[in-house]
Amino acid sequence: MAANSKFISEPKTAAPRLGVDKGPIHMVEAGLIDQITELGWKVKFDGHHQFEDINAENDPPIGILKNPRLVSRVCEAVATSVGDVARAGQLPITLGGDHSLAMGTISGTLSAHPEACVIWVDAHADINTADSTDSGNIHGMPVSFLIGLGTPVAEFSWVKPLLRTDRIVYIGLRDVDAAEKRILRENNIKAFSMHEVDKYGIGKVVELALDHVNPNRDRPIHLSFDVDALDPSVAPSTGTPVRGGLTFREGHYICEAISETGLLAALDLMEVNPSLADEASVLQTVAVGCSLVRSALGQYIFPTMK
Ligand code: NNH
Ligand code: MN
Ligand code: MN
Ligand code: MN
Repeated sequence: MAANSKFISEPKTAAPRLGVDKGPIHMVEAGLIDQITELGWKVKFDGHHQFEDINAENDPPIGILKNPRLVSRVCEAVATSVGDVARAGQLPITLGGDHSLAMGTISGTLSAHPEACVIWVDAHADINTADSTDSGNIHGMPVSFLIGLGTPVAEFSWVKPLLRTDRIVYIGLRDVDAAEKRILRENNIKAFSMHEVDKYGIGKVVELALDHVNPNRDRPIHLSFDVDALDPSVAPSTGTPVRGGLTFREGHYICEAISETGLLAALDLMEVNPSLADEASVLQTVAVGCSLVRSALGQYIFPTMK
């Protein structure tokens, strides 16, 4: 692999559950930057996005949406960083943190590469609207904002509805709200749930997913990977673990297959939350997170076979 330029964005984010903003710190401390450098990449690290002036007191819910101003402000800053990096022809990597950040990362990617497609790997569809959400957690909503579904929320008016419904595909779903199922169906959005992973195998699922969003294999790919897509036995340290998830290899296969296309234009690795488990589980989840990033950046199990 030729040395290339890339960039890690490590946003401080707005997790309603405390601690998810510490995930990136742990991954960096585990040596992720050296590991990527080792693979031949030139890494530029931009540290944290800090927004300490926004706190619980001055950020009351809008409707039932939690921490709306903090989430919006962080995501907007992330959109600018990711857009700048992508426009410079580099690969933005965003470690999270709360998956609401994808509102920022995907906005940034689409500002630089309007024709890009999104592969969303998650147990959840994250496509609730401000009208349909039961939890008020914005991390359950980023896709609807990016597409422009539901009643607009003024605080998020900077998010332009640039994502086409036929340019996103899901892999790994198994905990989708009833309202989200309706939204997916009504908008004809393609999803490969764990049922399809079982039925066809991960190799076929990734091929079908790429055929859907990237039939000619010529569009830049934004991979947004929520670590809760993996089975909790593989990645226990995350906010909303759901049993019956991707195996260690299935998760890595997705990253390897996308790396192989040579089209990866942006990567999110989200929802590693070190505050949610015992130390061994945290170490395991952080290690798996780093390992997924390495796979997406071209590390194969048998490099000599490449
Ligand atoms: N669908 C639920 C909600 O909207 C859960 C979303 N939780 C996630 N998504 N962790 O990845 O609140
Ligand atoms: Mn979250
Ligand atoms: Mn998610
Ligand atoms: Mn999830």
